[in-house]
Amino acid sequence: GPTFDWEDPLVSKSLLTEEELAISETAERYCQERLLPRVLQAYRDENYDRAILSEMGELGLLGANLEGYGCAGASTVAAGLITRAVERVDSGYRSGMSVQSSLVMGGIHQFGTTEQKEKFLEPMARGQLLGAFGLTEPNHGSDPGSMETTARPHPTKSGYYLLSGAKTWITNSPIADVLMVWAKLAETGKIRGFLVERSACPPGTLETPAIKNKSALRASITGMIQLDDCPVPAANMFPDVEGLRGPFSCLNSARYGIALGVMGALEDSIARARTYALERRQFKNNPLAKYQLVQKKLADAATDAAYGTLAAIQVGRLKDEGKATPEMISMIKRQNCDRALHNTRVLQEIFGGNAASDEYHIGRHVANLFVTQTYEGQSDIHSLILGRAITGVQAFA
Ligand code: TGC
Ligand code: FAD
Repeated sequence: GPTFDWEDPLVSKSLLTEEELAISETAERYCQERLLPRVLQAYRDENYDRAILSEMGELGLLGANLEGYGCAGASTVAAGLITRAVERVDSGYRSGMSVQSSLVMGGIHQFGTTEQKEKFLEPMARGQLLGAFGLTEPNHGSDPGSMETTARPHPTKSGYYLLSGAKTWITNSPIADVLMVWAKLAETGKIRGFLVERSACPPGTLETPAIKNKSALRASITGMIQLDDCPVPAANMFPDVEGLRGPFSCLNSARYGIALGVMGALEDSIARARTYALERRQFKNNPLAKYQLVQKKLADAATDAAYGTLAAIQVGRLKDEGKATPEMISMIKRQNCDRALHNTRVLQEIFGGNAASDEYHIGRHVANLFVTQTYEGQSDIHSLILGRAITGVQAFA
């Protein structure tokens, strides 16, 4: 008869295609063999090794659900399985990849001109060009519609805009080659997307200082984007998309990747807590795993991981059939991030004092998962998106 597999309790594997299983296996092997051995040092040093991007590119892991331009053309679920594999090691590594794949490559693929796609997508798929996505500003995070960054026509050079303003908390910005910046056109007040190429910016017009000494996500690099009359060719603007629909369309795909991604961090925490509970003995030489209170923690976490994974696979399927709504993505992004954070915090208790040593990895997951619950729409913001859809009444402002 069937046996219960604590690592995949509801047999989510049975919902995957051969191709998805193969992609997931490739990604898991790379992440466990090549990323896991580097993560502690990277996290301690607050350092992101750029070689990781080229390695992922070689394996076809970047922009994996996009068609053409050297991308794998795989399913949304397959791309989610890649984020899950990466996040099983570290949410920061997944972050750097999400920005590259979903936000920047995805945005160019959906909204770019043929010239923009031909210029950027293939080198980005190979990991030769690194992207950043600049939406959040110092004064406007949850409410990006109020952004202050502007683009005005260049007064003397035709075919150019001058971008001015500041973005903050931008993943990859200090080392990115291509920065997708969302700014309001001075003429219309409408939000438009620009591809700012670092190599083409005159000195002093683009600065990308790092935000140092983070308390989480230290294996990814985060910084600001400061634009001071930075000249950007009109050919680097997305031609047709206007308003928040532009950046939010990119976010739909990245939020999906996070929803399945955080299940990796949760599953890694479950596996580590289980091993620890079986090995550590307290009171009459009993393993911690023998105690009911410890078992409940593992049961709760395994249940949330299994439910979250199934829900994400379902929404991924609907997305590929053109039947997913942004609210569905809000639902799984919110729930999976919240449950991953809650359960890893509880599982952390099983490690006792050893949880305070980074060698046990659990503290790193807990710290990282707080950020996943915050970026790409803080959980309460997703509650309001869902509340609006349920009641028809918006409660943001
Ligand atoms: P609202 O009136 O709701 O919408 C304005 C326009 O945008 C359209 N829209 C969407 N389109 C596609 N997909 C979606 N998910 C969309 N959501 C909204 C909408 O149809 C409308 O279009 P139009 O044509 O009618 O103008 O706008 P609002 O200003 O009331 O929005 C409120 C709210 C809270 C929903 C929104 O602002 C929000 O989601 N805030 C959260 C901000 C956020 O997610 N920031 C993310 C920054 S990027 C990031 O964090 C990357 S971290 C990556 C990493 O390191 O992994
Ligand atoms: P605020 O908007 O000030 O919100 C603070 C708190 O108030 C939140 O809990 C929020 O839910 C709550 N709140 C706000 N409004 C309401 C309301 N109407 N009702 C109820 N509660 C409300 N951004 C990018 O553009 N690109 C990136 O690559 C990127 N990477 C990031 C990497 C890291 C490590 C971090 C920490 C952030 C990153 N962000 C990025 C920014 C992230 O998207 C924002 O931090 C997030 O959207 C929240 O905005 P905020 O920090 O300004 O918080």
